[in-house]
Amino acid sequence: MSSSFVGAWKLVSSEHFDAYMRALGVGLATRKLGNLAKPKVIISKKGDIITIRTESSFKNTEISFKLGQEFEETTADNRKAKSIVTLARGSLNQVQKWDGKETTIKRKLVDGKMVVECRMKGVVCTRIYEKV
Ligand code: A9M
Repeated sequence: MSSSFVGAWKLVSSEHFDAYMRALGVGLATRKLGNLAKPKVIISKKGDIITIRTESSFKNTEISFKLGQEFEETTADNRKAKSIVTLARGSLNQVQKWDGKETTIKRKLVDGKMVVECRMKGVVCTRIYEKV
């Protein structure tokens, strides 16, 4: 993984996140919180273990994984998913599978910003983070 991912990031813009959450099956009350949250994302790496911690006033989540190795995760909206993260052309690509469904979350670096693209059933949500 490019070490440039490592560090603390804050959300600066978000497009179609409500539609993305709806496609995931997230209910109205939780979507409201999701839309209000301005999460901080802290990415760290120890050996070959990558940790992505997402902090907000509503909820904190954390995943730790090795590239290419499946792991279990409980998402912010409480899905119990099996996830795998791979690296392709500098992009960290996560696939989450649960209940026969799947979504992808791609994180890449563009001009020093982290661009997070979430896809579910044709909905594309783009969230941009800047280094804190
Ligand atoms: C992202 O910016 C996008 C990750 C997509 C996660 C979708 C999970 C549904 C959110 C439900 C909201 C629950 C209310 C608590 C608010 C917590 C905010 C968390 C939002 C990410 C880059 C960060 O790694 N990922």
